[in-house]
Amino acid sequence: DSSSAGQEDDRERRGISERASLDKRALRRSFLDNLLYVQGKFPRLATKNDYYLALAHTVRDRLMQRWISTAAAYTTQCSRTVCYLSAEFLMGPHLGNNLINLGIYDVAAEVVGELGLDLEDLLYQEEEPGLGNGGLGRLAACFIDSLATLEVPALGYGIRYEYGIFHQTLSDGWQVEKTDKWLRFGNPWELARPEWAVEIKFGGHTEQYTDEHQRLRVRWVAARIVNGVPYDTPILGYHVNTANTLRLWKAEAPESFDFGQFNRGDYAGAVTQKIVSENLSKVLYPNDEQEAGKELRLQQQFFFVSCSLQDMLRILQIQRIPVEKFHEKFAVQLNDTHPSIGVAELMRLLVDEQLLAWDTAWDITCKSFGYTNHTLMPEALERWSLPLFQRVLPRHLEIIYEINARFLDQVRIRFFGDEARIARLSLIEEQGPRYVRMANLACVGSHAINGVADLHTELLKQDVLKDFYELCPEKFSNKTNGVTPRRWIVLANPRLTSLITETLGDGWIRDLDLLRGLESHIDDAAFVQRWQAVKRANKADLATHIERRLQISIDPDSLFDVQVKRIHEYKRQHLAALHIVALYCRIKANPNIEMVPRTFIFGGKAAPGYHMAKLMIKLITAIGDVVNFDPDVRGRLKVAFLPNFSVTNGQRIYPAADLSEQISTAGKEASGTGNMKFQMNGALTIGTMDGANIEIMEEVGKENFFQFGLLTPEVYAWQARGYRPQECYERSPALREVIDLIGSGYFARGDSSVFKPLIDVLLRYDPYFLLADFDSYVACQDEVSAVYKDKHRWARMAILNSARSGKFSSDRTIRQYCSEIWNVDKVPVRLLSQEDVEA
Ligand code: GL2
Repeated sequence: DSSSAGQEDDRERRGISERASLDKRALRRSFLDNLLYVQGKFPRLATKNDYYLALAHTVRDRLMQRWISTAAAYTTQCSRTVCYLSAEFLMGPHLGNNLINLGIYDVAAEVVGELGLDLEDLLYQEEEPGLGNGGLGRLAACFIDSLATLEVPALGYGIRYEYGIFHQTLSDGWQVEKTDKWLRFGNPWELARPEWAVEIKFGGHTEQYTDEHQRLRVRWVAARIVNGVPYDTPILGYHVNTANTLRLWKAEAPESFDFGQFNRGDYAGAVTQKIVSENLSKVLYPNDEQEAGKELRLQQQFFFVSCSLQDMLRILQIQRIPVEKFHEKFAVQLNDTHPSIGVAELMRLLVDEQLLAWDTAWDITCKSFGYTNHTLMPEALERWSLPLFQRVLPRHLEIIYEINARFLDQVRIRFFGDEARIARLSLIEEQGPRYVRMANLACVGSHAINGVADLHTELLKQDVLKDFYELCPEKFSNKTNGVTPRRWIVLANPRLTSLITETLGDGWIRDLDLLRGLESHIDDAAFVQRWQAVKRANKADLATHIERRLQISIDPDSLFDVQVKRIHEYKRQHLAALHIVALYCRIKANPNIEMVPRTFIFGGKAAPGYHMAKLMIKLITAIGDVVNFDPDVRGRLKVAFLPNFSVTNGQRIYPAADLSEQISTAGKEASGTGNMKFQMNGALTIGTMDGANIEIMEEVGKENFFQFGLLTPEVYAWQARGYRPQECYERSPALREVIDLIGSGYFARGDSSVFKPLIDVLLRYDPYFLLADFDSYVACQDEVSAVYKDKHRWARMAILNSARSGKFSSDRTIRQYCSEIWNVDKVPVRLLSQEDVEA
């Protein structure tokens, strides 16, 4: 009956609080012990970083049992495993996320609070591992979070870059890059596993020989060998025992000295070899969607892919699984073409080293790999010049020729006489200088090919990968991206998390579709008011942060209009800049004009060699330097460029946004994932019909989304017709005024040369259709301002945006990959006791 159920509840609750206090005492003990025994400090001498490390070790200790239990479960059950191969993992700081996933965030806050410390302060001590450029690397991080939370056996494989993405500072409004020394103070989250190091070959030549069965075989005689040493980081799921592994490879020289050289007296020459080897995992290439064709980059790709495939073969051996069953044990996903050399390397390992027949090996290879394409931008399609490729990977070139010959034989039969098609499908580009085409290799060697949003997948099929689609339509599918709500809501936005959990319970954290439950509270005035209070408090926090960083005052009641992402012409940060100038012109023409006060917040890095992107940053900061201090503006416009956008900074920014800028030219942004982080945190989107924006609008409804701009087919039509941006300029007086003001040097102390390259490109070519979309964008922004004046209406729209963001949880994405591409099931992990472990 109900009264005994009540008592039960009560006992249960008391039980929990007793356990919590026990946990709390144990946590405090272990925290202070780690300060003493790991950091070697007593409290009076300890720095904030000592306290951070002590807490990190305390959490790590609690992860270990789960990690060991997970490894034991997978090993004994020989579970089918996802291997996610990615040149980038943009993880963000681990401590806060691990506290949340372990369910001890609040207890930890109390423990450190009682010692006079602030948990958030300690969390900010962690140098984030910035081992990625942007969306693609962050997606890999969200995916391994979801895999662990869904209890799916998975390994993330990548490179342990010693220097991650550069640290961005601004000097006179221009980007300046500083090296990212993230390992400087040590990394408590990784364990080196030198016992599992592997050897990686480079260069040299190949030789034919006959084996003992008189079969003709090939051996690769390398010029150089580098050791790959794995560093493992546990990836804990949310409130589960599963702790999967992120395995990142560090390059080391096989011998620290070349003793031959050393003995001859060439000390420097002996050490050189070591330096050359270790250069391999030294630095992340900071180009986002820009292929540079650098030899070291190809070496990095081959290095981590060969390490990882050899590691998989080692795992097969431990579990006594025959190599012929490689594809039954592993589903290997290629995160873009960066790891696509894996197709040729697995063939080499199976044919040359495991001595399998070519056809058997090819069957295993195709069944193992899946390929995700992440971009339509032609400049991102990886190609390697043939001489370079031959120099670094001579055996792989032979293998690629063989794959190509067999592949094109089939194509010739299917498409009799269609030589143009054969040339397009070939793994080798033959017109002009010859190249190896990595996307073609990935397509041929994979059983599944996917895009990352509906529109993107359609465009792949119609355009970039059209020939492959016509050849094998059954390989293609869409997997719309998602992001993890654990980091992007629970960790980043504790106020919103409390409000939602008090309203709906906490089930939404594992099942984001439950956020739909918020819709029924939309007419509850008290709820709406609390919602507004949460956003207001988050905005006040960010305002304080900006004021401290940039010494400009920010009004938390102004509309926070935010664009954070890599700086790229196709993402059109300069379109947002034109809009700011348009508003500024209105004020200058009529200083008393009524205007909704806005704070424009920008963040993002430009590739160091991408001059136009760097000029876009300068344009934004230069506009800010005028607008922020012009007395006529009276604080109605503020422009803040927050330097060094990163996961850490994103966590402060998304929760404080009112308006999410997703304004790429239609047909250019494969998906976008920042758009989803904003939506979850209750920002409204102003966006083009590009990437996943389209699906966001489908979910929230047209009436809760600010859409503008050309559609993809319109962009194509304008292109075909011959687009003349000059005509847009002449037709629109507002646009003309803006362009002329920037062109005059008004934002550059009268120096008209500074922004000339940018203005010239817009007026002559405008490859991303800014001028074509300008009027539509400004009109849409006026609509945004009008709606914002009605605070209640805005809040309702924001609530509906969050409530309808369930689709964009990476849990949904990963479930689809698991069932439609990888064919893997979850393997729940039983926590082993101390005795189990020792037995
Ligand atoms: C990207 C796309 O540009 C972006 O739209 C997408 O969301 C992510 C993840 O799929 O991938 N492709 C790419 O090369 N980078 C991306 O961010 N760097």
